Amino acid sequence: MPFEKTPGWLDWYADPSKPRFRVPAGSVDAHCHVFGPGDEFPFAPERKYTPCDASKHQLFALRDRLGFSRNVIVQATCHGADNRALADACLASGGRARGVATVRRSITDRELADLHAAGVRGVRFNFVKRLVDFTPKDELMEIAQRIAPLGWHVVVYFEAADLPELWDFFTSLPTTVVVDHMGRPDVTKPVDGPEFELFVKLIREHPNVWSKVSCPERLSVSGPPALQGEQSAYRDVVPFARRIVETFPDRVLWGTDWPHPNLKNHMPDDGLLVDFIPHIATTPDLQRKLLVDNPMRLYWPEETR
Ligand code: 0GY
Repeated sequence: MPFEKTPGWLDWYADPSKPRFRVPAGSVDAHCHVFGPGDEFPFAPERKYTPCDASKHQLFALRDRLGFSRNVIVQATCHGADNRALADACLASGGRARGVATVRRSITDRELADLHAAGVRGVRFNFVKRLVDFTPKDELMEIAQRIAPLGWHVVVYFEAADLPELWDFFTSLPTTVVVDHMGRPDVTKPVDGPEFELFVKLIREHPNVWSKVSCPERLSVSGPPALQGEQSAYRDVVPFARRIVETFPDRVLWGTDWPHPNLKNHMPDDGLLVDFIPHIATTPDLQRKLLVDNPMRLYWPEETR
């Protein structure tokens, strides 16, 4: 039986435009996913949504079309803690993809070593309630302590309103901590208001905390370019992302988020998402750090020594 997509599910953009912004040589798309294909890598029984298929071949074709060299593939919640599709994609990439897995405390040392050999360099802890069931923090801390000696890091996904409650946990993690999508700020609030200031404080006071400045299409209220013209696409997200890039240029990452799970209103043209980059990283130096130096240091450190 093929998987039935969640009603209203938007498929990824089949024919993305060629970006006008040329990314620097060696750029890394540091946040993207693979979904299945479901008949080869079945979706997890505990999933909260059933996506369309989005295979490794389709991801690698997008990488090439957009001018990127490498991918960091993040385990999507629809695959639960079954990392086979992720590991398969990393192994098939010829060293051009690394991964961020989801694991439970029951994982064995041997399974962790196998994930490492496939290219996994981090685990993701997800606190977005619509996506996952609750996992106790002591289990997450135990996992963090087990992956730290492998040189892996922790990626955290949460919504801005939950940061105060999660602060103590995040700041006690023993690894580098990478925050997905700037901690999902409410971009209708001021960029220098208390909510975003708390997020900036987290990065300022904790040198092990990094941020992805990804997902304008997910965070924006003003929306896509269709009505306003390309120059002002997702314009309400620009001050937030630009502030993080300019304040912490050595601890930021960027990714497409392809194939864009759970978008309700529009599916972005990935080429236009790339054209958004120079609005948030406005100089060649910032662009090189964001797209090449930082992801290489975190995911391919052996090539940067
Ligand atoms: C993202 C965002 C989302 C979903 C997931 O793993 C996932 O299911 O990450 C979301 O729905 O906000 O980063 O892809």
